[in-house]
Amino acid sequence: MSEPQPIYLSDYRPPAYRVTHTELTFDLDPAATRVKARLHLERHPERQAGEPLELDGEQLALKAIAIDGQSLGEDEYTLTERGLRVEQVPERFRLDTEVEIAPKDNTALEGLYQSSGMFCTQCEAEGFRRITFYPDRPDVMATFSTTVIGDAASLPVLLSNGNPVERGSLPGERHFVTWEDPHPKPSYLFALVAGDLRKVEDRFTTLSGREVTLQIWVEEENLGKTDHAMASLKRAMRWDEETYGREYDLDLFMIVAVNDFNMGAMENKGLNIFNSAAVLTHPHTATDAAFQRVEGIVAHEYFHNWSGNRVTCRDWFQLSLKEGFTVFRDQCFSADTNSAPVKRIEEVSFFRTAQFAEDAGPTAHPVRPDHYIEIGNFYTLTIYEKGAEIVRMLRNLVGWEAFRRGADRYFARFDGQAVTIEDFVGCMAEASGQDLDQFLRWYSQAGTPEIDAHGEYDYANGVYRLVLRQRTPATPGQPDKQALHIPIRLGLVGTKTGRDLALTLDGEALGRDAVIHLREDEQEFVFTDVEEAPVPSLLRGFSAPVKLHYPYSREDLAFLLAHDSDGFNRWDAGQRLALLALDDLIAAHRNGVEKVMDPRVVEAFRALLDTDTDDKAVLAEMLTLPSEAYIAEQQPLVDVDAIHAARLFVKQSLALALRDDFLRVYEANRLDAPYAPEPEQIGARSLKNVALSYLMSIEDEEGIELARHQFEADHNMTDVRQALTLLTHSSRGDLADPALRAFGEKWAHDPLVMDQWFSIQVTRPQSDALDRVKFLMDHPAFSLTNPNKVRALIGAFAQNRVNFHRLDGEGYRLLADVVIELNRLNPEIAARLVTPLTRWQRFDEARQALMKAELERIRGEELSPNVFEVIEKALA
Ligand code: 0A1
Ligand code: ZN
Repeated sequence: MSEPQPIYLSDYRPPAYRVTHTELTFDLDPAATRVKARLHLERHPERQAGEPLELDGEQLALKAIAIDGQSLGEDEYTLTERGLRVEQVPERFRLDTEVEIAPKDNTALEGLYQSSGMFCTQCEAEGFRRITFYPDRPDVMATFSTTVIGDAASLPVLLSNGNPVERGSLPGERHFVTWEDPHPKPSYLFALVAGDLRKVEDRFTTLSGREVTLQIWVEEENLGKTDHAMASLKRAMRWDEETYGREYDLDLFMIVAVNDFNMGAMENKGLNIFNSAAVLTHPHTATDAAFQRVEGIVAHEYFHNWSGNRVTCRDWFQLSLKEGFTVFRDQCFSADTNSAPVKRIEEVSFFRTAQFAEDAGPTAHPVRPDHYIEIGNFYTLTIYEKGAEIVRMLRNLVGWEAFRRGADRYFARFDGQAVTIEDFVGCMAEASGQDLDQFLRWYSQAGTPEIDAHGEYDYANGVYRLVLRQRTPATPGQPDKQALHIPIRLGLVGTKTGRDLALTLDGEALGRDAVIHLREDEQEFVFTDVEEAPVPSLLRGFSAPVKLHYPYSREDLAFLLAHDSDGFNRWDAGQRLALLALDDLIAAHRNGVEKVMDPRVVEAFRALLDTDTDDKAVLAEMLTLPSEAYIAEQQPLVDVDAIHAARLFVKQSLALALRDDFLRVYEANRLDAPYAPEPEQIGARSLKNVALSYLMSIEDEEGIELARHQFEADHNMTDVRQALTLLTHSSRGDLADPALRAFGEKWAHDPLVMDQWFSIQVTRPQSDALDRVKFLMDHPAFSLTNPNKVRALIGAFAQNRVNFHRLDGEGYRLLADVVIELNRLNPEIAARLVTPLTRWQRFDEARQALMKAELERIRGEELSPNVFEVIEKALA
């Protein structure tokens, strides 16, 4: 086999032929599904006459082919591994093909496959080519008419995009339904579902009065788990009307839950397909976090109907055009429906841990990559989350009103088209009158910019000078970086009053909270009429996706933690303060010196525990120490054991010093009311459960009793899961084992709960975690062909820092073994799973060698393009 080759953005050309209308007929059979396609094609006006027709197609057995009704002889077309080529075709013509495919053998879960007996599809990004021969690229947009034929008894429900227009019986106990989708769409938005499904139905009336039927299709046993998704969908529909003026455009909107799915969900036109984990909830099976995730994903897929479907991407290099914008939209929706500050804290803490790591590793890439081997590898945190941060900066730069006008312009001008990131930013520039040329560099430059900030207060003149210096580290293929346009929201907090001081910059009064624009490598900002010495509060709300360094003293940080008017930065000051203390303790651990807890941190936490706040969720975040993964991000070289020991030491010291406060907070936040996934309850539960985690860190007898009781009371999954996690992660087998056993037996029938049971066990810090993984891989509820199971067991174990990074290399070996097996079964999942090994540069020499040896071992296999691309980058 030849090595997979990259494709380049600079090679983009419109397709030689475009499809105006697509007619499909599926005759479903697990081993031999027949797909007939009739494509109405015409030459693209920008391409010359006489060019050959090239169609994508993989793993298809061609049975028949005809142009304008005339069958083609074998010498009139060429078939390759990647597709079909017809040398001579008319300017406009009709192409008929018939192929055979085997959904039951499709373990990659791309194209048409089977999941728990049902048939379903996943076509983004390039799965449609495994269904039929087609110009499988997003800039070919056609209307679709789809007939699905299946066994009437086992497949009573036959779904596709758009509206059902005809149905009937066929000989041999089969039946059919024909669907028509009037909106032109690219092939990646095609969907088909067939199975023995039940539906929950509701209605929604759009602002202009269209009556929309909403359906959620699930397996019978999941009928009681759809309420939250349905309510979320209706909220999202209303929100998009009110916020962006976007209405739904068909009479029917369907969601289907499937158990085997590579990602969270998929925005197929009118027929969203969801990983069951991203749609099903019940107070007894799903945590608060899961409820919130479902709400966010339902909204995300719904919002794609405009940002992605009506206006789509010209090519896959533009993926962030739809994903960055849509993530930004779902983030704003969730902020509006929940606690906005806590939502932002959660987003940023995830972003700084995971996206920063990606941006600093061997697979770092720009938000708009300029080449790739396998697009499936580019559904990344950079494309999604950094893309969303860029859109957020845009919104902040131009202001909401201009942003909204820009969005209106974008949707109106490009409706029904496949466009580029410049088209989107161009609308924002036009609507605001701002020059966004330098800003566009955010899309082409990879790596996390670092800003060194330095401030000085001149008492005599009441002047505060802030010097900012930016640099973006080199990333693979991009040694030199240019200065970015970085918006920095800030305040100057007066040390006497604890209040934000009035800001005057270059004679202009900016209020007390303002945005300054860093565009050069280095810039000085001189604030005048500053009445008292300030502590600067910089990058409020995480106004740009950068690392900002300022030489804060611990006193400064304690001061900001107490006084900053920006809730986000108050939280961040606490994180920075904890990180400084952790630094000392990590060093002490390495040097074998006795660890001593910084009393300033204890006092800061004591004050937090005394705060009377409305937003308990924010307080819970403030009481949460930076994760081991985030601490690791801050270290030049990661010392897994020292980080673990230092963090545990801080946690235990706080628990010992503030035991009674934690107990009090626990008691004060117990709820008796029936479970509701609402902000107030969620906040109280988070706070209570954080308090419990401190008490359990010292295995306090009273804490243990509370955890046991919380587990047994079985009030809701949030509480049960936290209690089970704390019992399982304690050092006492007599606490862990009975609880795990009881839980495992109780929920053996529920795959989504069993996923949680797997993850809890394999993330325990005790040294038996690896043996548990091996043991659980043989558990009847585990399956290597189910991505949720792989993530819950193997993916979760790779997040278990002390045990995955064991010095005997057994953790790495186990991961590599699974990657090698999945490389054959499901390349997309295999390529994601290998990520932790690709970060080898961050560790000590011994671990580096072990990790690289496993990467080399993987490289020795016959690799899918997905795994090949990641391994090559990791070993480059
Ligand atoms: N567009 C989807 C994500 C997605 C991408 C690829 C998939 O198949 C492998 C599935 C889903 C979204 O943003 O939700
Ligand atoms: Zn998306």
